[in-house]
Amino acid sequence: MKLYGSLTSPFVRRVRFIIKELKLNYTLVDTLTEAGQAEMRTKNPLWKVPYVEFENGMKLWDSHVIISYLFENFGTGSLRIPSGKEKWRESNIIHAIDTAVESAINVFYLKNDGLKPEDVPYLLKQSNRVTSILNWIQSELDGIYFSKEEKMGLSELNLLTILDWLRFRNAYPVMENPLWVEILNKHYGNENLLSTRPPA
Ligand SMILES: N[C@@H](CCC(=O)N[C@@H](CS)C(=O)NCC(=O)O)C(=O)O
Repeated sequence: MKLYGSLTSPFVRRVRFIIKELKLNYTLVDTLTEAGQAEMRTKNPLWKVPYVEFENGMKLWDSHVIISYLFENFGTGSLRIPSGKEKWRESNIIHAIDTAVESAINVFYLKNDGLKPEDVPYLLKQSNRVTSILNWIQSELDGIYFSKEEKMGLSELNLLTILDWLRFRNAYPVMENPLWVEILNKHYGNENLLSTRPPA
């Protein structure tokens, strides 16, 4: 498959992790390059990554959709897949993490463009939303996992990728919270997480 994305994006990292977990192959079109970004924009009207083209002609955008397609076609590897009530709980957790990362990315880029959250009420709200969500996430965790099974699932993967992105971009004081530090350190025992880290 051909994966359009960057090595820094937390959304793309989820897909890169799952591809590795399922022992599949891919070629990356790096959308941080001018040529890669231009090519992606001719193919994907959302202008967002990840975007994937499969050998069978299937073309998909959005990390959730791409991962669902991979699971349906290639299995779920060693991931924890919740069922029943836990499935809906995981769905809430994942949606909360997505909302936090989207808000944090907005704040990051708008700050880069010179805006200050204190001067723009909606930007301040976006910033405070990240804190609200991370506080709630903390209350949902049981140690470094969301489940007593103590096994990596999509909720843990998504949390890890956002924490690492926030740390990497200095977008949130992640390293000031011992729980986030513990999660980052302990999950790096997982080879596929280690090898998909954003570049230093
Ligand atoms: N819901 C999408 C979000 C994708 C997304 O926001 N990707 C970011 C990369 S970190 C992007 O391409 N942003 C480009 C932009 O906002 O212009 C997913 O899960 O894939």
